[in-house]
Amino acid sequence: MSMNRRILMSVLAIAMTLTLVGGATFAYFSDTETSSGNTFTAGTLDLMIRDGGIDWFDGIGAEWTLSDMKPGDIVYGSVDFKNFGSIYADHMEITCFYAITDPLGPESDTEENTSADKMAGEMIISKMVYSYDNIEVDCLPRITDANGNLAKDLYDLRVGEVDVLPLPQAGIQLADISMTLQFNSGAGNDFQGDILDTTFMFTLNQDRNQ
Ligand SMILES: [Ca+2]
Ligand SMILES: [Ca+2]
Ligand SMILES: [Ca+2]
Ligand SMILES: [Ca+2]
Repeated sequence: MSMNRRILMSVLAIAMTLTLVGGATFAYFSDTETSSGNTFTAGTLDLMIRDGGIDWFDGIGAEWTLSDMKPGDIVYGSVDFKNFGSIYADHMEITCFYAITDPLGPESDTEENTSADKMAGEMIISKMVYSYDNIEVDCLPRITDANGNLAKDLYDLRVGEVDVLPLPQAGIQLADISMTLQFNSGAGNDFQGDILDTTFMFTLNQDRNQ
């Protein structure tokens, strides 16, 4: 065979092969199923509280109040907590904030414009016990004496919250706090007629790192 004829034969052979492959049609069966309705809904944490009644609320009014208080006066109160959300909270956190009203006068008030932090430092937390699952946690050792007055008080609670208070991790998440406050028996005339308006904050946290 001449070289040209040999090349022509090869080209024909390749062409025939391509024709055979290209001309062959195969059918494959298949069957597909789907998983539908995959929605992603965020869960909820919903803390509600109450102060001895049956009904739960998103926030309650005053639980600890002293009027016409004098040095040494005491008030006790307790609040229940329940998580009405759809997911478990890891822990509770308790802190407070406040504002002072120091009306002009009376003349027996030896300091006008007394600071809120100063008066909060005279509101001694003499007892603070957190309970859940019949376990009691004494919160006082967990409050730092930030103002150095050798007592745990509302100022200390404001600047250093009580954190990582455990909650039941099965069933209903219930807990409660009972707290006794005392107007420092050593508080002087600087506070006559002054009013400290305090709000306690109770926070449910989802994660250990919060
Ligand atoms: Ca709530
Ligand atoms: Ca005053
Ligand atoms: Ca203190
Ligand atoms: Ca004052």
